[in-house]
Amino acid sequence: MNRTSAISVLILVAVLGAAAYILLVSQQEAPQPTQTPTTPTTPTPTPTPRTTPRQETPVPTPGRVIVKNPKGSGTNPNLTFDPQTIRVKINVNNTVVWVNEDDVVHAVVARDGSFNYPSISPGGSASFTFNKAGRFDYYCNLHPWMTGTVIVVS
Ligand SMILES: [Cu+2]
Repeated sequence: MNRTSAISVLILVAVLGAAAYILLVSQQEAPQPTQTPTTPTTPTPTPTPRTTPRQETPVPTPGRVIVKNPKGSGTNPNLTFDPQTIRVKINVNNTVVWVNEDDVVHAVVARDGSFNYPSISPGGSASFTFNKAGRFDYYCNLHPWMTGTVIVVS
């Protein structure tokens, strides 16, 4: 190999190297695949989890219904238990409280004998819890014009 051909080989190698370098660089500079424009992700509002646990339906505690003996009912035949007829529901409001607002003794007597409070003092009271459905008529045996009814539903 003479000197000229050696130089030619060197030049050839240099040219090839340069070509290879350019090829590599151009490939690296190849345009990146365009990114599809991502729409800015609006954060979807995550529903706040209900932290309150589902509540059990509370067992109804027996409520009370007040029936009054109005003042003067011991002497005035136009006065009686107030309200005269009540409707109660078992396990809801099935305790009836008779409150004597009069200034004389009164009584609360069931006609079927279910309950009998023969002497409720002035300012006093008597209560009875109904656990059986039905109609319960009662009266005051001291003042027979005083009558009342409790209707009990289950
Ligand atoms: Cu009475």
